[in-house]
Amino acid sequence: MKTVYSPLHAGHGGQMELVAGAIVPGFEKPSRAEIIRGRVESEKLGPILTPVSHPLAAAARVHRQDYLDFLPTVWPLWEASGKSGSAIPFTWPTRGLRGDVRPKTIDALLGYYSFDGGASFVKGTWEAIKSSYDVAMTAAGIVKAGERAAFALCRPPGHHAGAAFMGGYCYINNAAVAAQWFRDQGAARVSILDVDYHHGNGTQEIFYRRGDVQVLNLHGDPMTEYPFFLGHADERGAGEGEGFNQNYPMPFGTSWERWSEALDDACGKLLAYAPDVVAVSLGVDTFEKDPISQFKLKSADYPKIGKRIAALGLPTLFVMEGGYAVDEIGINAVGVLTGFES
Ligand code: 6XA
Ligand code: ZN
Repeated sequence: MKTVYSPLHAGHGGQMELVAGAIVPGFEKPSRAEIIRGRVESEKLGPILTPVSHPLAAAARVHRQDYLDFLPTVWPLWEASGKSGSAIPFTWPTRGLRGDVRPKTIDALLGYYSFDGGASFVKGTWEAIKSSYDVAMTAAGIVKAGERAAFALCRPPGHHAGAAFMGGYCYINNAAVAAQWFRDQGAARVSILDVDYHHGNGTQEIFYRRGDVQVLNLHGDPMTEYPFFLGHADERGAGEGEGFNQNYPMPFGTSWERWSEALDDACGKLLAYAPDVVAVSLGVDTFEKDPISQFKLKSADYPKIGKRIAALGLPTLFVMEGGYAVDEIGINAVGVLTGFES
């Protein structure tokens, strides 16, 4: 399996986030992607390719143009306003406030285009976001060209990003962009299977009223887990999308036995939908030692995930999302891919 990777991700480093009442270095850090790349090499998964630069037209198919135009301006506006450190929003247009009026200053715009303070900017953040998009698009092209599967080693991740908002370490929704691109290239139906520990609220928002992209999501129950405000089992899609969104919220402590039942059910629904191609939002923060998550999957479980996905018999694009136990992130992420290939 080919991997697509860009070193430009590393410019998005040293950013800060709010955890348990303190501003601390982000868990979503450059070493994550470097360790996965190292494991791709040592496991001889296949060649590692540099992405081809793509215009943002494919991103504009799922994101609002004003949001995409905003992202490259964040750091310049932040610096021009005399600030240093990480650009982090602190005010959001929630219930009772105006979300329909685009404000003018950088602090206000950061809040306008986000749902939390978890997607901060440093100097190299935009270049990293763009490279992550290029990685996803290049890997999607490899699958479209006829390869059974490809691995988009995206960083930053994407599944929390919606049409016009960032959050949860995510800016451009790489899996959603790729799914839409497959549709635009002629795929009749596309499925997105999100196995990250956190609900992919951005992906769900983007396709919620669509019957041509099925979204299946396995995650920590939002009653008690981030992102808290989406991801319940009764969210089944709306309008033409009715029945094409499926959530599998699970409690803290969930281990392979229960988690794999949800995966089997999701795979059954996926096969019934009969898509032309599958995009997997591949998070490995379901791991028992993940520092911010509460599931109990073991390293030996990840190849089984890959095997189960391979049994679908469909062209498959793996898109990297979360996973913060850096010591094992390479073993677990590449474990899924080698399991797929076995
Ligand atoms: C809240 C936790 C963000 C989780 C990001 C993630 N600061 N999403 O891994 O999949
Ligand atoms: Zn996650």
